[in-house]
Amino acid sequence: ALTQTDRALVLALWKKMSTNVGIYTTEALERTFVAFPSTKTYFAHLDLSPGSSQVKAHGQKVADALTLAAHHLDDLPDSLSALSDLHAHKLRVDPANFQFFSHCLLVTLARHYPGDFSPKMHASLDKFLGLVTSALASKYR
Ligand code: ZNH
Repeated sequence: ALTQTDRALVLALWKKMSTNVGIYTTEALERTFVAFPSTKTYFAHLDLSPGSSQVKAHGQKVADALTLAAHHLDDLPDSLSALSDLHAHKLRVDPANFQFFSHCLLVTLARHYPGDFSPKMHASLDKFLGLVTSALASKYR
């Protein structure tokens, strides 16, 4: 579970990102498609070229879900329950992909916020994304 320090660090970075969460999430998606090309198979119906407005729109949706999660740290499985259903039963995304994306989001945030990205921040964000991932994967059983 997240400690008070973890929560404070995650929320502080979210506050700092302000309206840029969508921009960085989109960048993280683009990075995921390059670093882990198999992830692209889920988005064959979208234009995945750099700067694609479709990827941007999708990035904003993922960003909004992450922002919701950051503000529901005590009830993540409930808050993400519908999204978990969607990924498990409709989209059929292999949960391994959540880890690829989480990794790429960490790298993206580290590049944009080098001064904030202490080892403690790294650990707290990693825990947060790990909890989001397990909440998203919870309906797969
Ligand atoms: Zn996902 C979709 C979130 C990851 C795949 N997603 C989606 C959405 C959201 C999300 C919010 C929208 C929904 C609606 O519309 O309703 N995701 C999310 C999150 C995460 C994710 C939060 C993490 C953290 N996904 C993911 C991955 C993948 C995916 C990793 C693969 C690789 N998704 C997906 C798809 C879709 C989605 C395919 C659909 C898209 C379209 O548009 O079609």
